[in-house]
Amino acid sequence: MGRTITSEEEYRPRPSRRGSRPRTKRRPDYSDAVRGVVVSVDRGRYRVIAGDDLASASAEAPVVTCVRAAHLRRRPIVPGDRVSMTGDTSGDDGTLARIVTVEERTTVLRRSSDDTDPTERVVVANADTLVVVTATTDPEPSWGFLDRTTVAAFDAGIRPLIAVTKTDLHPATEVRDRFADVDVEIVECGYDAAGLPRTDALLPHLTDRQSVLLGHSGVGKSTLINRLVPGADRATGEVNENTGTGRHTSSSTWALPLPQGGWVVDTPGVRSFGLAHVDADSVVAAFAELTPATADCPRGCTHAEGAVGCALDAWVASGEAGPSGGRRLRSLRRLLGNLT
Ligand SMILES: Nc1nc2c(ncn2[C@@H]2O[C@H](COP(=O)(O)OP(=O)(O)O)[C@@H](O)[C@H]2O)c(=O)[nH]1
Ligand SMILES: [Mg+2]
Ligand SMILES: [Zn+2]
Repeated sequence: MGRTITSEEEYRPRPSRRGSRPRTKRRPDYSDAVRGVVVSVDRGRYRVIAGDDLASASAEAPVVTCVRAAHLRRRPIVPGDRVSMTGDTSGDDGTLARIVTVEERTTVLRRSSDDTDPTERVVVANADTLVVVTATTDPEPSWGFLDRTTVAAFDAGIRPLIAVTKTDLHPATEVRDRFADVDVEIVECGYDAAGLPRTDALLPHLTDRQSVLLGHSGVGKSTLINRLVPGADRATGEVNENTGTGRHTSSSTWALPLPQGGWVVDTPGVRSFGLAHVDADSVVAAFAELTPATADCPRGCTHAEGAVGCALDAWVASGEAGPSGGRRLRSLRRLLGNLT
């Protein structure tokens, strides 16, 4: 279940003071506008692929460089956003189009700078799958990061998935053990004998979906994308994520169409993933069979382990949450433990 988008995210026209504008002012007509999907954002320039969605965009579809119309200047526009553009949408060198509308989003993945600073950044729009990428070693898994990104996914109504890389160097046992209690699928993507990342377990989860890859720098996101999307040409290896120096597209978020259908978003290494914006009830909402019971919780219940009067314990004990209720409640509480 998706969370409704809060006010500061959504563009709202300034309330016009009564009588301050002539009533005859005509609204612009965007019926000729070309629809597209934002694939990257870089200092006020948006790259947009024309088409209703990336999956149906042909390999030759032009990437149109856009600015946004003045009336959208407070509106965050991020990769995955569905927009419409006017002006020169040929994508030819030196041309510039203008984004004039942004469609309502189905999901919004966001992070706070840290847990005490609720300044939010929208990472990607309209994703339905979050692939948290972790290496078994080099770099070592960051357990806090895995937990927190999983919580953010549930909060946003996005299905989380953990992709484990570098299993050729070290087994995935510890990652599996750590997540044995949490309802998150784990797939292994280490190099095969030919030195290429294995994508057979991952691909079925991405096909016809809109996925975003998140993970620390160096875990192998771009390596995976290059394997999944022939010609993606994402820079891998020694890229300085701080200064953005290094090779071309490495420092920016980029959405790419998958040949099998769907699209996948590569992100630069994200070090912190604050959860100041997440509220417990929206995480609970991802556990549909447990949600009805919370109606009997005291107001403001955190639903955490030992929360006084929390109705979830009795609900699970009654069997109404189903045979896996106990395991699901442990999973939920482990995630909620990240919010305190
Ligand atoms: N042995 C091994 N090396 C990998 C694997 N995946 C990625 N690498 C290497 O790890 C380094 C970082 O990969 P990169 O894709 O740039 O990571 P990103 O920062 O997450 O995009 C590169 O040198 C890759 O060749 C893997 O599964 N096994
Ligand atoms: Mg990368
Ligand atoms: Zn409760």
